[in-house]
Amino acid sequence: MYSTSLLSLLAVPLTALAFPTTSLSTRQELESLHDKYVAAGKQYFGTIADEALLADEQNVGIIQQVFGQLTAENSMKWESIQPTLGGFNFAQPDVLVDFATANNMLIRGHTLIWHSQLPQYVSDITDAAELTEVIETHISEIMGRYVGKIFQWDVVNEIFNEDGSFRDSVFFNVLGEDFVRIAFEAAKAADPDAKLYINDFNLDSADNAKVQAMVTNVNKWVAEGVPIDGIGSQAHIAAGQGSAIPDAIKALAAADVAEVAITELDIADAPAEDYQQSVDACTQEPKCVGVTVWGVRDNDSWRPGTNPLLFDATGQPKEAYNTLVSNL
Ligand code: 9MR
Repeated sequence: MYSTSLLSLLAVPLTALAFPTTSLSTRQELESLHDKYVAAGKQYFGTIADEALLADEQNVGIIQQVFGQLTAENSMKWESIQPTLGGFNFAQPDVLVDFATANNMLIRGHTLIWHSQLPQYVSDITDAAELTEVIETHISEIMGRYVGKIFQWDVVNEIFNEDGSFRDSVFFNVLGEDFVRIAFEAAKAADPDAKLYINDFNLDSADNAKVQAMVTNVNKWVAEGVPIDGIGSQAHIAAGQGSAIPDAIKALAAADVAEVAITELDIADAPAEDYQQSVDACTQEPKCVGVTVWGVRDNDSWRPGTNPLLFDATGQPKEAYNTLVSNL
């Protein structure tokens, strides 16, 4: 991923030693999807983690060999990171940031403004000025702590309904769509160099109303000066949907943004063809900077029983992984 000199190896911070290490003789040798994707001109191929997954020796071994970017699965969500007003809990996200930094991995921050996993004290706010201040403080505290360390942030997540209208949330209900401007401006002020994303699911077919709404609204906000850098397509899909992803990514990339990314890819039953088509969608789109899969091993997936990931419950690589390795 990065040029590795002896010097840089010696410079690995001591925090790296706090994580489980697997002796090279006992662990399986895996090819790096990240290295291959960088060689293909992209920025990263990544996955998710958090403290528990980073205490799992097998999982860590796979992450270190295969991936070059980490997204915090849950530890940066509002209910985890600011469970009470002004009571910030950085212990868990620090674990992820320290691990990724020690391992030369890029970090996506996920997610600042989301209707879900939101403490009641936020949902209870009815005053626009108060909510604005709470949003601005949330964003400046979190992004400020990790300034320069997190290269992309999901600033707003899942703000549209399937028909393209705005989702009901305390943010929309109290501030109207202005909450988007407020959030992005706060993010820009907190870390001017981070790439700021609007992220959503069901952006998996160019025909979806949500895709049209995303492009139309993002173009309008960008024209108004809202500092949006990228659109993230989560891509939690079913078998057979992979063939529609290239056109969907192209449609999103046609918006007035500098970049797009596939941010949470997982596919029920993990058909190799659908994985290949989904990754190809990013490979072929010049604005697409990278792909993140939403988990490493099937048993750690948020979609239990659907086996949607690249590694099985025992940590063995599946056909989809082998296919990507061969074709990237
Ligand atoms: O994978 C996450 C799971 O562990 C959590 O219980 C769930 C609720 O916070 O969120 C899952 O991740 C979601 C992501 O943050 C946003 N897009 C949908 C993902 C899957 O639900």
